[in-house]
Amino acid sequence: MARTANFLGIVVVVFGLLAFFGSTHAQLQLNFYAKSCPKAEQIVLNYVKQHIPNAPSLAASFLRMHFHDCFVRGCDGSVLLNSTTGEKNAVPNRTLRGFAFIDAVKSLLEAECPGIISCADILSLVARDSVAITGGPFWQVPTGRRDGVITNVTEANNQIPGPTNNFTTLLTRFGNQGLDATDLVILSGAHTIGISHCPAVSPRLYNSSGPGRIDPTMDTEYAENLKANKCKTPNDNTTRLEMDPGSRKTFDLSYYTYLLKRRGLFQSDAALTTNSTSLALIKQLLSSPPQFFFDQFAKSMEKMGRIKVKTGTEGEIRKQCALVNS
Ligand code: HEM
Ligand SMILES: *[C@@H]1O[C@H](CO)[C@@H](O)[C@H](O)[C@H]1NC(C)=O
Ligand SMILES: *[C@@H]1O[C@H](CO)[C@@H](O)[C@H](O)[C@H]1NC(C)=O
Ligand SMILES: *[C@@H]1O[C@H](CO)[C@@H](O)[C@H](O)[C@H]1NC(C)=O
Ligand SMILES: *[C@@H]1O[C@H](CO)[C@@H](O)[C@H](O)[C@H]1NC(C)=O
Ligand SMILES: *[C@@H]1O[C@H](CO)[C@@H](O)[C@H](O)[C@H]1NC(C)=O
Ligand SMILES: *[C@@H]1O[C@H](CO)[C@@H](O)[C@H](O)[C@H]1NC(C)=O
Ligand SMILES: CC(=O)N[C@H]1CO[C@H](CO)[C@@H](O)[C@@H]1O
Repeated sequence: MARTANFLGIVVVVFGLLAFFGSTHAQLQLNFYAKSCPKAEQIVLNYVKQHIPNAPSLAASFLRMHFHDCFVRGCDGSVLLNSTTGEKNAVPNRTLRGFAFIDAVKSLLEAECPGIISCADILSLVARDSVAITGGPFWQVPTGRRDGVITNVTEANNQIPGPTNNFTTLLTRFGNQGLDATDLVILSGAHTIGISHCPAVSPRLYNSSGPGRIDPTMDTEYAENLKANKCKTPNDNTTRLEMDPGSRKTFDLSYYTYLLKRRGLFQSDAALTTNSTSLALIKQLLSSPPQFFFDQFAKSMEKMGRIKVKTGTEGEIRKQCALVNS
């Protein structure tokens, strides 16, 4: 017994030291591949410039995919793995699009420098570049992330915030990733672009506590309109709708304007107005030039992109983004 305990003690100490040195010595850095694959970031950008203009709606999907990746076991490309028990199967993942695009970028990079560029970095770069070239903010993407080997649908469901979460739950889920209330408000601003599907909002329209079973925190006229024109039945799971109606292709402040009009689409959007600190930040964003939002967004994205990253000798560099190396 004593011997086992000693052995376990040593294992714990050794792993603790490895984790300590791993985390202090290996860090993300700008242009990490400058020596090992100097053209890598340009290849990604060129591919994005060539293909995103034909499918600009993918920019939103990549931004969301990057977010989902980072919230489960860190930004380690785990969301990209094919596995029947993987993150791709999680409820919030079912509407992610663009996996083939990431695989195509990976193939180009493997042809240029085999086994060098991680899928986690590819996703981070593609998300940044596709948002930037469609008129959104630009943020720095230091690289050197390594790929994880585990993808777990249960973890994805528990850790990725959901559209029915209240402010406390959102703050907890962001807090678990080292992100704070400011990051929550700012990053939710990503809902200025992209689309959603009825299941994320239907409970507010059909199964809530207000008159007509509509969520009393939602503008009634807006809710009635959604029921008449978009989510016409409680179980519709295919109709798409905008989080930022009329401006879903433009990265702007109108998402926040809607929040103050009680027209945030999800309960999680509306929840941002229920906390006084968070509400004050929304008002500050709306009374500042758009550049303030862009700057804040860049800051929070850089923070998000560092969540629990694997560096140095942790993880692996996958050969294919959908598969763990054999
Ligand atoms: C605060 C907690 C959040 C919740 C509860 C949430 C929830 C959702 C839901 C339910 C959808 C619609 C999915 C669908 O029905 O197809 C969505 C879409 C989207 N989310 Fe979030 N989200 C959150 C934060 C974020 C963050 C931090 C980002 C990125 C920085 C983000 C980026 C997006 C984008 C870009 C879309 C549109 C995707 C597309 O067009 O394919 N979201 N989100
Ligand atoms: C991963 O799954 C997708 C969708 O099911 C499929 O198109 C793709 O070929 C798979 N990739 C690999 C490497 O198995
Ligand atoms: C996934 O994560 C959950 C919760 O942490 C854990 O209970 C479960 O065993 C994991 N599943 C797999 C296949 O590792
Ligand atoms: C928020 O949601 C959680 C989980 O559903 C619940 O336990 C909590 O009471 C809610 N908090 C508030 C302030 O409504
Ligand atoms: C509002 O959010 C702040 C974090 O910015 C938190 O410290 C505070 O407890 C929240 N207030 C309520 C009433 O939830
Ligand atoms: C409506 O809400 C109740 C309790 O909140 C839940 O049990 C039920 O499954 C919901 N029904 C639908 C159609 O969402
Ligand atoms: C939508 O609902 C249908 C019928 O209930 C179901 O067969 C299908 O798998 C659902 N689709 C999604 C994307 O959840
Ligand atoms: C893109 C992707 O892999 N989507 C999967 C999400 O989960 C559903 C349901 O389990 C799968 O059918 C999809 O293939």
